[in-house]
Amino acid sequence: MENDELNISMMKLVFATHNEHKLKELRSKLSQLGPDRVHWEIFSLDDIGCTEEIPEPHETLQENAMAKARYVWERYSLPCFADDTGLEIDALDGRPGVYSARYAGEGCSFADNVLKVLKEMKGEHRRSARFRTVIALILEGEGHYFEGQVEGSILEEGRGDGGFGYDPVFMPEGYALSFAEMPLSEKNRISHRARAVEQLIEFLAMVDG
Ligand code: ITT
Repeated sequence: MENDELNISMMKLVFATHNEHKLKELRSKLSQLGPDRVHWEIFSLDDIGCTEEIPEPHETLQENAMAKARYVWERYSLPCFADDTGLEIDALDGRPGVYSARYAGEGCSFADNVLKVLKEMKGEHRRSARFRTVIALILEGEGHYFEGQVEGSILEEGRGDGGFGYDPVFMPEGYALSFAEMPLSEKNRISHRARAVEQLIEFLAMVDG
């Protein structure tokens, strides 16, 4: 889509992700926040015709998030942001961390990753972990970062069929449900991504006036 084909009544922002679950969570979070706080229209990579895999070659969430946002900014000149997320398990020295997407190997599924984590955590008493999201935003060529995290623990086996990724094995602190057992609206109140998105929206409201 060309810039001038975009409707100009609202500011446009591209979410540089190929992960449809992230996009769904973001849209749901924005509607939870309501139109008073959200004056931005979100475009997906499909909406702008970007189908290529975007490389994530770095060893930190910050650098990978910025690499994804920069990729879109450099090719499409549209304001955009990207999220890089990792599950950090204390007993595994922070793994899978920045390698969360391909923890069980190139081309692996969410289920493969979950199985690998369950196997590595078998018999382990120390179950503490956290999800951490870094959002990198490029607005008028300038980079900005926002971060969110949620503490919790790794279950002994997967529970629930909602959510995505490691959600079936992650139980946030203070809850008796895994992320995959909660309605999305609840995950979106407390999650790593929701917290990072709240900061992003606060920042955008500030620059928006
Ligand atoms: P994009 O890079 O296109 O955004 P991705 O799936 O590759 O999509 P990441 O590089 O951030 O995203 O990879 C993080 C992986 O961590 C992701 O593939 C999931 O397996 C997992 N993950 C991310 N957010 C999660 C969440 O909210 N709940 C459970 N698992 C999550």
